[in-house]
Amino acid sequence: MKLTHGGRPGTRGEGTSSRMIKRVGFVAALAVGAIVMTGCDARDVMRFGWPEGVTPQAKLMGDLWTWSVIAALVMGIIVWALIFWTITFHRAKKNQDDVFPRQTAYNVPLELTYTAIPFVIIAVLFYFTVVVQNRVEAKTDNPSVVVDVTAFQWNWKFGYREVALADGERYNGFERNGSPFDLQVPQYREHEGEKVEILGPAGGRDDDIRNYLKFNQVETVGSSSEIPVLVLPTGKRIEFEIASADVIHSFWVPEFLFKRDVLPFPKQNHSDSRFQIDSIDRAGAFVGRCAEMCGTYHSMMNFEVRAVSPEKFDSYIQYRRDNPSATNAQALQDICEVPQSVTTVPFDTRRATKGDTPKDLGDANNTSLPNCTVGANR
Ligand SMILES: [Cu+2]
Repeated sequence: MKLTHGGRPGTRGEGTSSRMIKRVGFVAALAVGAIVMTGCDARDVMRFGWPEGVTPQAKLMGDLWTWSVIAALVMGIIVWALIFWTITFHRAKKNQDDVFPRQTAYNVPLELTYTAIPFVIIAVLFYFTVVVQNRVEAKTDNPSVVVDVTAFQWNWKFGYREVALADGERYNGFERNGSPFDLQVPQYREHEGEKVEILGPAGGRDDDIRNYLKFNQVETVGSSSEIPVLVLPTGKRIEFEIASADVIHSFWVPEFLFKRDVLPFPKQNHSDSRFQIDSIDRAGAFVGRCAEMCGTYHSMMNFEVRAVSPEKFDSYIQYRRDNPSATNAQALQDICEVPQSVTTVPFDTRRATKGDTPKDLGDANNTSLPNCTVGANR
């Protein structure tokens, strides 16, 4: 082994510390270079991995996240600097390995300082979190659209309960409360010469108390062959009321930067099943997912929010009211929108494609069909 500085191996001294500083500088330059060379623009970088929000609430949450990460990075840099300063300049001196360094325990001003500073940091983070949270959870009385969301293993049902239309009409699409099980025909068996009902799911006992589930005249239901596309207007206040028909799911649209658990029996479970967004700020397709592990096909429980202009949206609702037997795809086609989801594909139950998803689904930022007039074929 070649010895530098003429010392013994592991000699600590000037040469080692300057070499270490150079090494740290090199690593830092590599990290900065890697970020620069990915070609992201500054705003992408400043979101620190979060998607770009499309609602005013999402933008607030995005800003909170950005500033929280910056605060954490500032703290991190201070801590890293202190660590490197200590291990570089405060190493045991040559031939003094057995000398105990100066002790600074029980320094009351110092201990008060490093108790107070974290408390201030937590207080500041808490303040801004509460401000944003209050804004995200705020609800007003007259949202333009109220959507009933029903999650079930393993898909989604969306129904339009209320829609404020451009002509001033407030469409009420509420149909009934009730259980999906009460559509079942009771079945009986013979027992000691008597007819005994075979009880349905959950022993047949909870049919009557599932009345928190809502059914609407216009509904979009997902299946193994079709991703449910929830059509919504841009620029309007929208309320979602979420409920589960079975286990706990979670409603998540990454570009809303928001998710909320979808519970069965929301009232009994003390869960706030309503939330609102001020608006969706641009047209386009945004993927939605279940974000709560809910069983075997949880990962396939996807949907799509399709934000369209208010004119197209009114036209869509009109078409679906006038054509109750038409599919959602036909209604989308009628308003000159790509008729199927462009952000995700249904799970292939036959596994014919071995899980490969087609690469080119369409353009999520432009879902309008070319050379098409809304409602032309009515
Ligand atoms: Cu789920």
